[in-house]
Amino acid sequence: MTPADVLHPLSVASSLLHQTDGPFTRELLLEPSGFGLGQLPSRLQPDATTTSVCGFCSTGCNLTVHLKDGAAIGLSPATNYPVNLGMACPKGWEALRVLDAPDRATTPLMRSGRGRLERVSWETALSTFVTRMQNIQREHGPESVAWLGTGQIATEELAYLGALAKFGMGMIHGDGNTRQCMATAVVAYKQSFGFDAPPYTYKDFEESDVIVLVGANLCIAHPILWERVLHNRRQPKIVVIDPRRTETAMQASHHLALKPKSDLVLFYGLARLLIEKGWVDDEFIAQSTQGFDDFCRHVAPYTMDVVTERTGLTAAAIEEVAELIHQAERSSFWWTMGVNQSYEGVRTAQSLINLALMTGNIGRPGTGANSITGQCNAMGSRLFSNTTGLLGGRDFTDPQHRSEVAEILNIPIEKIPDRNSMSYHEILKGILEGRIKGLWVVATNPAHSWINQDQARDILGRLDFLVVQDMYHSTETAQMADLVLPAAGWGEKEGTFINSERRFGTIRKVARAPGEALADFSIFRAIAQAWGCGDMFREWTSPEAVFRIMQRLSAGRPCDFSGIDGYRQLDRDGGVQWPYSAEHAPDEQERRLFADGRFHHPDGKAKFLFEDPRPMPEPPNKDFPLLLLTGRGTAVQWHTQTRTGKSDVLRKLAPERIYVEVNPQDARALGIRPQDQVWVESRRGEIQAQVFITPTVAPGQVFIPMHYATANRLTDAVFDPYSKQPSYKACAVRLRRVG
Ligand SMILES: Nc1nc2c(c(=O)[nH]1)N[C@H]1C(S)=C(S)[C@@H](COP(=O)(O)OP(=O)(O)OC[C@H]3O[C@@H](n4cnc5c(=O)[nH]c(N)nc54)[C@H](O)[C@@H]3O)O[C@H]1N2
Ligand SMILES: Nc1nc2c(c(=O)[nH]1)N[C@H]1C(S)=C(S)[C@@H](COP(=O)(O)OP(=O)(O)OC[C@H]3O[C@@H](n4cnc5c(=O)[nH]c(N)nc54)[C@H](O)[C@@H]3O)O[C@H]1N2
Ligand code: SF4
Ligand SMILES: [Mo]
Repeated sequence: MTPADVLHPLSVASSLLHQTDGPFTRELLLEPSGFGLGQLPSRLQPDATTTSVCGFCSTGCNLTVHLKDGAAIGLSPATNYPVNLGMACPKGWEALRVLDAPDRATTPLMRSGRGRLERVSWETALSTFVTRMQNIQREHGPESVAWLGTGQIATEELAYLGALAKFGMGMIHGDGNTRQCMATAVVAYKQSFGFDAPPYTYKDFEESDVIVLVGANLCIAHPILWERVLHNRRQPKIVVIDPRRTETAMQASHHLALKPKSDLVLFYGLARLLIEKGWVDDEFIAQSTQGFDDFCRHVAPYTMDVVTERTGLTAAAIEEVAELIHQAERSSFWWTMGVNQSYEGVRTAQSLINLALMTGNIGRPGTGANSITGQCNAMGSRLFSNTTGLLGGRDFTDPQHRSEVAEILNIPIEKIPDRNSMSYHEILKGILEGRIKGLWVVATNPAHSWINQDQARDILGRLDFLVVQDMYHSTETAQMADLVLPAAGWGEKEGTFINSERRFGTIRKVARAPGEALADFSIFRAIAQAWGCGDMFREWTSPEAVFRIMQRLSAGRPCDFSGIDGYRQLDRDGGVQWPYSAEHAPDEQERRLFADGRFHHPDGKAKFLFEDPRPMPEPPNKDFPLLLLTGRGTAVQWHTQTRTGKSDVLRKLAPERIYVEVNPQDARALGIRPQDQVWVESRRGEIQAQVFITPTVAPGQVFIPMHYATANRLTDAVFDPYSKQPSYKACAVRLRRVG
């Protein structure tokens, strides 16, 4: 490297990409840990096996990857990993297949004068990225560019992106798809416990007497967690609370098919019943909680009459659940998107937390108020994406937190924003109002997955500069981009994920990324150089180096994992759950939080939090008489199907085209027969779908899976006021036959 290169950041970046021989060897990006592309890591035996945590859902199954000449030729579920115990779902089994697809982004692409995405070199891509983003910032201020990230890249990559964007590039606003998914649980835990701390370990599924699953369809969305439920030898009662008779509800001992969005009333009613009967844990309440008396007053009006009327459930069904919880030594309360994706999600999640607290069902085996996470690394993004919270579960608004981070990273404190980022929909609003002009989208597909899609696409279309960094150039969002940065995917890079039970596990590079695609980590490094802030990241040389930086950032925090001996220990010990501090390195492989009854608020107590239910923003009426629920359709389809759609096996196992599930009673009334094509219309848009008549949806409701491109043309952009999470699961629609 010449002195001139050092002075010119762009040429430093391109020299990173062009080091030694050949036009594009990327040797420097390879580095010993093999996080870049080109060669496979030399430390792997050419014909042997290695392991990698699955890159789809948050269960975090471990897969044994079989290698020939150092490259993956197949995989099987790891048998000795505490999470999956030799099991994997079809997505895991097919994880390698989806890497090999004709629409992989293999070079950077830039929108040409003719409006087409055309291939360009990495040098052009990087210089365009930097010039255009910096020009926008110069003209409109640092806040005029923002990013949308993900819970689907390695923790080290998330930390790099967040630190680079905010500390290096001067952005204030960044959010990610975790907002669509986990924001509610984050806020609920933070307010109730003082830290975003899902308390459980998967073993709790096996050790419960009563398992309450709320808005969680494990059989489809977390099949291996359902397998863990089946390992329970205590003959548990399984109570599924879901308006639909889901695959999971069919397997359960009890199904409460409540009216959509009546959960809060139900759980306040249940709390009232438990209090009335004296079925509460007075000692735990006194020692470990605050606010119980106010809570008692709050739930008093939720009498059985009110609750049965609002939920549509019978008194007997509700009383039976209270009885089950009372009689059980160990009850656990689990929730997923049926709770989080709501205009009152935070309070609903807290109504479950309250039930666990008041019955002393926390901190013991088989108990807990347990939010099940969605994406493979949503938990990593919650701690390290530097979006909603400052690195390590800190607050941007706390001067003490900012100075800790400045010191650990050895950066000037002024580089750390002292205010919170806008949330996802506020960023979109910022674009609409012309305050945000440049957007960098990494590993998420908002043009498909965001709520009220026509509006979302219209807004994304207004940007001066849209950059999409993805494995595939064909995603709905990449197709709108001005610049596409080709990314390596799971299996083509290294790092760690954190699963739902707080377990760190490693992912491995076992395949070459196609063409010139690079690991996100390497792209962030190249952008840091090109931007001119590479020096700030001189220690961030490899994923494992960043893991060590994150360990320092975690020290003394509730999520402390400073005691882990690098990736080596993660591989040796079957992953490691946080906390795992240098001072108290525990021995057990499966651990839960709060065994000592102390929470993270300064007084050590958990809070009872509650509020009156809100009206549903868009209830069905005469014109739009049906309520639309959306969610996961099958165990083989992943979100917007950019990945799972590339496997022949997975594709054969799922319906090819969008369908709508309709109750037989409604179908009869509308004169609709099985397989008919219908128009489904909401106030925002109209889509065509094939009818699937089934009693699993209640009369007056319909269900459409989120995996097809048009589903979100119908949904209504309303949000929880605290978590700003979209309410994907309640809007009014009507149906009519095509033709
Ligand atoms: N196969 C597959 N697995 C996945 C995913 C995938 O795309 N495909 N995605 C992953 C991700 S990111 C996530 S977040 C999880 C999501 O996992 P889940 O949350 O289990 O999946 P969903 O189908 O979105 O929603 C769960 C249930 O909420 C119910 N529901 C709707 N409204 C209400 C309500 O008002 N009250 C109650 N109690 N329930 C309601 C729906 O009927 C649905 O059955 O799955 C993860 N796993
Ligand atoms: N109607 C409705 N809408 C929903 C939901 C619902 O229940 N109903 N659920 C919501 C939820 S919970 C979620 S989590 C969101 C998910 O929404 P998205 O995040 O938009 O969905 P994905 O299809 O997972 O998009 C991930 C993108 O990242 C790319 N990718 C994968 N791995 C990598 C990588 O390593 N690097 C890079 N750079 N790119 C990569 C994939 O190709 C894909 O384009 O959808 C939300 N939308
Ligand atoms: S359950 Fe989730 S983590 Fe396990 S193999 Fe399936 S997708 Fe992967
Ligand atoms: Mo999610």
